[in-house]
Amino acid sequence: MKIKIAIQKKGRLSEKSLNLFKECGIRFENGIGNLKMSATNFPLEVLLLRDDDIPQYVEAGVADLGIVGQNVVWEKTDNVDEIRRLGYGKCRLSIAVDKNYNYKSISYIENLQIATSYPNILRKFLEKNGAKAKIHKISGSVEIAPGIGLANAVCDIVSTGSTLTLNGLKEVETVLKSEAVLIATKNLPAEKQAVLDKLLFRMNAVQKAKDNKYILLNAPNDKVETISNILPGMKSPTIVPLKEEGWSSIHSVINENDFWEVIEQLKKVGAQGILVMPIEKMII
Ligand code: PRT
Ligand code: ZN
Repeated sequence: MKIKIAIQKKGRLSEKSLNLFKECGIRFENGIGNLKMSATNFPLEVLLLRDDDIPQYVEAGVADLGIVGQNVVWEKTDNVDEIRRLGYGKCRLSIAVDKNYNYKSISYIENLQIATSYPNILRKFLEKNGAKAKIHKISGSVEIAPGIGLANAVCDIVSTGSTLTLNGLKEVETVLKSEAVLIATKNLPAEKQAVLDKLLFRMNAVQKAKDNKYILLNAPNDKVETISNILPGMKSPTIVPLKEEGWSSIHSVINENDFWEVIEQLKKVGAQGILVMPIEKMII
């Protein structure tokens, strides 16, 4: 049973989404097609669409799965399953006002007329905060709205913040933090769920590998115990004797987040010749 996944045809998420399939070992027939691509070694068909359309296609079951920003999903529907965050396309949806506006707290929102392409998310945010404001729904170039007198605030996607600064605006409220997510039609049939599980297994292996590094080092035998306690590894470290009497080589896996701290500790207790290598896939 084939599974259909909708991804962005052209834009910020396209390349990274295709790369994710590649990292999962999935290959396609004739490179990138116009509308559809079929995988040659996995029961997968890819539909290439505008990101705004992806949530509805998945909701309707035209595509079983989709990859799209949470900001787009939450604006369009709450009738799909969010399966997994993908770690790319990170951004936030924020309210911004004129840089000279003396905005102090959420109660100041009553004075705003906010231009946005995200009226549904914004409305829910206002309700949740018991705040009222006028919403102007516009599509595209939201950041210029205050300059042309359409509104005195915007609610738009921000990444570095330079677009806001260029337009004389400053961020005052974060409405949502977003990244690309894998979404699925509700109640997928069992055969399709089985294919999804296979895909998720691969995605997990790729993600775990990115989060971890393989480490090798040399140590005098009397330090092996101390070093093993710093380096728990997947089960426990591998210890191999070196040709030089009284020395061992220790191999293990460390998490990217603990990386520098662990290296410092290892050096302190006498580890030498530390090598750190990327891991391509990690299955535990
Ligand atoms: O053609 P299609 O409709 O498919 O694409 P699109 O133009 O609507 O979307 P695209 O490709 O721009 O973005 C796709 C997704 O990437 C978005 O839905 C977000 O989830 C995510 N993303 C991450 C961003 C940004 N970063 C981003 N910086 N989407 C848009 N921006 C824009 C933002 O709208 C603003 O104009 O970049 C500007 C702000 O950037 P900074 O760095 O100046 O703050
Ligand atoms: Zn779009």
